[in-house]
Amino acid sequence: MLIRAKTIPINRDCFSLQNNLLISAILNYDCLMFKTLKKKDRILSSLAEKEVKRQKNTIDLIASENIAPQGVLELLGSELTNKYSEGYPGKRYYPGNVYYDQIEELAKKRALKIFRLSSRNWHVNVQAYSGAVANLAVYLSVLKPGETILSMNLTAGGHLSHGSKVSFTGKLFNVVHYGVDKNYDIDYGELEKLARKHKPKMIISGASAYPKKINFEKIGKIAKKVSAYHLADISHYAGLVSAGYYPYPFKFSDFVMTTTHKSLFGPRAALIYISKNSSLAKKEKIDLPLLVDKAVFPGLQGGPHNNTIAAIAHGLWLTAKNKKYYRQVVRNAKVLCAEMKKMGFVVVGGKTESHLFLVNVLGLGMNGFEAEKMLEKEGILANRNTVFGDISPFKPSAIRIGTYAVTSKGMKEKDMKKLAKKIYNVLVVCRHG
Ligand code: DSN
Repeated sequence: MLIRAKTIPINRDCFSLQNNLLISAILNYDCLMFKTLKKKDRILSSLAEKEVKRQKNTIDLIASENIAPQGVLELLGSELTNKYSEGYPGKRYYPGNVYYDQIEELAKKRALKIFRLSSRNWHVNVQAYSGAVANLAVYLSVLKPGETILSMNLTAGGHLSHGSKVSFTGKLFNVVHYGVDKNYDIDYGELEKLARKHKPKMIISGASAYPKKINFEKIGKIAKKVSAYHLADISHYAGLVSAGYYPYPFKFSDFVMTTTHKSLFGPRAALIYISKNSSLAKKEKIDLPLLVDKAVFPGLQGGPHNNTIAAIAHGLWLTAKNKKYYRQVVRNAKVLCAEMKKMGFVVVGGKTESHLFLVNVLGLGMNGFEAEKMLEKEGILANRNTVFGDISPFKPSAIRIGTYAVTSKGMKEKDMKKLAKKIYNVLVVCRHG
């Protein structure tokens, strides 16, 4: 599996990558400068400034990260953080929420709009502090402790909050995992067999390191056959779904969850969509929207972060206006993936159908952790990742590469070609000479 080093132009000056790293794209990124903080709390302002500089001067290929737009930063850092408003619009436990009510309603309206959903058929909760809490709220709305969840194996690309043993979701519930086949497609046959055997109360589709398109229809149908609820966690793909570049899960799901910071131009938070037409909920005579709202508050959280909810609303407005961005994200991922393949890198599953792909680096004589560190030294961030079957998350076989953040910095196909060469220089040329 040793990588070929033949026709690639060699740049042995591995330590000056930043000098020719697409500077125009990088500088095209505004930031807050901590003016007041600088005068009052120098130690902290200096650290914060260093972090912003680090972000500006780094090529961020971490598939779950993106760059919050200026309007989002303004809302997050505003007086909207000052107030308590436990409860939901029109039903708060504190006075003075007339504008928060309107902001939350606006966020909900925009959350439905980006997926072309009607409030007749879908309810949306915009208060969850993060994706992990949002998933837990969904589980607690319909599952009792000890009941069974069927979800994707973590090493195949699943997520900690989908019932990993180290997460409370894995301690509270009985969790069974499906994996991927030799082509790195979800093993839908195995999924169905496991569903029939274990009769889960919930099946989760969605992943944090799965490069291909997920067949939500197939998984939704399997869930129906075994009378399980279907939760689609589209945290990684939401923006692509809204713009039509990734399969649409809503027709086949009882719940859809997404974080807002990866692909929806938002702050760090989450949205939970709940179907009002779930046949299973009707059979069980339960009110899913009410149960999820209650699980979020007062079940798991206290007062909503209103500055964050306002920032979500703005991110969703940007999502609706920026369909071309998502086309570029997918194009960039495809070009970077294809270029790296041409250079001899081993792309897990052979391709990408989304914003991300995995590169198995074992053939280069290193593990994913070592590759991550080498790239970081050169100002390129791509995190280590397991490949299905890996034993240790600390020495996994791969690195994960995603294109949301670099696309937000204005990079295009030609930049991806340069980037592929730089990665090659760092991982192959400088290592093997
Ligand atoms: N940590 C995120 C990811 O990398 O996918 C998800 O929580």
